[in-house]
Amino acid sequence: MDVNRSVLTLDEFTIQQLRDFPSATGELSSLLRDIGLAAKRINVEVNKAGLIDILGAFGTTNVQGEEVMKLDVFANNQMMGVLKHGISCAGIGSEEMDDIEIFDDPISNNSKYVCLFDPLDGSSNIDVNVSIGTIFSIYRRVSELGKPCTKEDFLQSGNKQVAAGYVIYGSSTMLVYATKRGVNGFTLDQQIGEFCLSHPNIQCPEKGKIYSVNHGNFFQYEQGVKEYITACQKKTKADGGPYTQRYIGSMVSDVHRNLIKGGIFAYPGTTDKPNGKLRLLYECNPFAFIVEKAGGRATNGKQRILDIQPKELHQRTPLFIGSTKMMDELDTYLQTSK
Ligand code: AHM
Ligand code: MG
Repeated sequence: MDVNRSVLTLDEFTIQQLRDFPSATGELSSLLRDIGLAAKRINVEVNKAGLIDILGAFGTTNVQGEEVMKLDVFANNQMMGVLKHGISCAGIGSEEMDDIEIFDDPISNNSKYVCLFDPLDGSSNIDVNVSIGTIFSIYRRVSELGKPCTKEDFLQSGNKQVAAGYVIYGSSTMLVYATKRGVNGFTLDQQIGEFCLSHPNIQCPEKGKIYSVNHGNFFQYEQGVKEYITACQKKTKADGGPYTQRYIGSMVSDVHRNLIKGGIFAYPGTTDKPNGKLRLLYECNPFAFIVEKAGGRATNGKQRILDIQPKELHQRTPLFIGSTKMMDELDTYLQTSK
């Protein structure tokens, strides 16, 4: 059988990139490999989700006598497990856990990085077979190497991220990650169980025709947001339209699509929830990093997401993210209606 050597696997790609940095220790590529492994395991379970009626519903006992775990708990355990047993991560923070988990063993205490993640974002969509995802964010520790990591390592602003990425469990499974060198996407070849480079050097188009927002909250949005959405609805060919509204309710899928095709995604604050729904550390910062590295922008309506100094692990923030020209237009509405 011919082997297509023009296709790079995730490991080959990260190792090749490393060669350009003779001082690099390989810890970051090992961490990305660990996340890739967890993603493959989560992928297997996500694909089985439709079979729960046959295999046993969550919380019940399966034929082996084991309790069937909720998928988001399973995903959290997989991410935690690979990072704990790997050699690159000193501790984790997860949307699923109240507090950080400090690994505190001799290898982890000497690891350079900490990782924050949302193990299964959009998990309310599992029952209806809609794409969901894992989101992750990697920081270099600020605490002293050789000792356990501290909360300070996790409460760094997003502009300190070393890498961030997501896995989308969709019609195909993809892992996309960004470093300061750019954004690259890998599609899982299910037959060989490898993520293969399929979307090199992803660039977010400067403008698009897609806007993604929960219209059900429209009357709870601030005036400028309402005016921008109304302007999107009124776009004609003459001013770059018509626009189309696409909102899956699964951030990974919504932002992934807009990243590739061009568009804007918003989860604004509402009168009920002034800070919106999305979490700064697990959802907004990683996507802001990825989209900026691909040439786009991300704000909370007032300031760049990546410049927000986090105060607590689970803090929420309004989010506007996407193609630069669309973000610029949004800004004109947010500023004039203040
Ligand atoms: P989750 O972390 O509980 O899964 O919630 C986050 C998800 C995002 O993926 C999505 O953008 C948003 O919730 C949708 O919320 P809504 O249904 O309020 O529009
Ligand atoms: Mg989430």
